[in-house]
Amino acid sequence: MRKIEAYLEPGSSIANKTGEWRQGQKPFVKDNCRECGMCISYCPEGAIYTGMDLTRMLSANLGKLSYALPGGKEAFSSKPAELVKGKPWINYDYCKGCGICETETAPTENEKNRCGAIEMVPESSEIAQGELNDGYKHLADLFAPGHSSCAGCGNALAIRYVLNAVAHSEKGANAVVATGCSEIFSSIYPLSSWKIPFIHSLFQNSAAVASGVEAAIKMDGKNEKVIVFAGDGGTADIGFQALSGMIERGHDVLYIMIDNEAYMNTGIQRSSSTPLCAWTTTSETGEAIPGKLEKKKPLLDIIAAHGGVWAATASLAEPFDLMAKVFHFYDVVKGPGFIQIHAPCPRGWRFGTGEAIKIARKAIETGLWVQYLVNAEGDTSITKDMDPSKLADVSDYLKTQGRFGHLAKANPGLTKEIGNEARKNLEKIILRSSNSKFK
Ligand SMILES: Cc1ncc(C[n+]2csc(CCOP(=O)(O)OP(=O)(O)O)c2C)c(N)n1
Ligand code: SF4
Ligand code: SF4
Repeated sequence: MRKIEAYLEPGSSIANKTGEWRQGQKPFVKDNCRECGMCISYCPEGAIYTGMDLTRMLSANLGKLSYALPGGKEAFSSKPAELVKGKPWINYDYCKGCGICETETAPTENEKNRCGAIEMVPESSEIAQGELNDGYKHLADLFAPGHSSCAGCGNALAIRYVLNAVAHSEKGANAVVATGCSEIFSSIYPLSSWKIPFIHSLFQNSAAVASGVEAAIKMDGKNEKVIVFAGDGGTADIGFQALSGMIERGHDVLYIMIDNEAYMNTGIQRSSSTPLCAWTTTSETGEAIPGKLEKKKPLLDIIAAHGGVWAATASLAEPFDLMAKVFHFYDVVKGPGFIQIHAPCPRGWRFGTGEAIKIARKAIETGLWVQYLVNAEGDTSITKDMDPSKLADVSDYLKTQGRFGHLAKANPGLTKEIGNEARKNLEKIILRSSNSKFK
């Protein structure tokens, strides 16, 4: 029999210790910890372990969503929702010291109710290693730590959220992952972070590969489904025709576009999903050119225009909304589903490693990222209702990232134009949404 050379052991990345570059001395303030469990959801590495299970947290938080997913709540509520409580453990073999957990738990002017329990990662583990690794074995988390993303990577966090929602389903999952950062950092030979069957596809054909896998699953009569993970280059540009064909043929596949707004894996080149005026290595900034000259492609609406597809945007700043959409499109909906996740990239957007979620939140507050959903019949619902007359100033978002640094210095007019465009786009989506209060 032919030896399969490219087989990677599921979850074997756990053998890869990625915490050596960690910096920082301040302790975890255990007395401040309220056992809410949110810090485990923020870590892109899966390095924080509490014994709580994100999927259970999802069931417990579903009622807080401001919109209804038909069939979704019932499906969730059929699952047990008890949470195992416990103070978090940080596994320093995997913690890269990005600081996201600290940023997201530290009280701010607006959110004084945060715990402040994680000040910064301590130097040494507080728990015996053997015990921790046993804990990991039981984790429902289907994305193992030990992957090699940059510290604070939004892509890694997006994958963790998606797989945590999928872990809630009784359907087996198969991943088709297009070439790009997500595939590179999660499957460095001979290790794999994926605890589900995983196929690495080409940059341009992930939707075609997924269509074939779905057909094989149907032939075998298995209770399984396929999920594609691809970047914005692999989705909005080079993989677009395969994706369009997959939707038009009505394949039962969930397609996840991880939108970090450029071709990051090959060195930050612009894509059609890069926003107006952003610096990339192929949309330079200078006296003549203010970064990318073209607007971000309205991909969600282009996908929804196919008809017969559930399509939604999602954000790292809204983990339960994201996981609810994933679970719904995966477990309840039959036919194609498409989710475009806004995934800030510290390396390519030029910001500090602890800031990804904060920046994703600012994008929503300024109207630059709109949270909405279009169902298979073409009906739109807004999933985070925002008042267009009360949006935060777009410069609150732009100034957080070096890729827009040139705008503050040389082009205040362009900043205004970006703000106007964001407001008009939100107003358009609100107008067609059945559930917005701001029509
Ligand atoms: C046909 C083809 N062209 C170019 C490449 C080189 N390439 C590999 S990954 C990549 C960029 C991927 O960008 P994106 O899909 O946005 O994902 P990201 O890395 O940003 O997550 C490119 C250009 C390739 N693998 N195949
Ligand atoms: S510093 Fe970053 S990698 Fe370390 S535990 Fe916190 S979120 Fe995870
Ligand atoms: S370049 Fe960006 S998307 Fe790629 S691994 Fe680094 S932080 Fe993540």
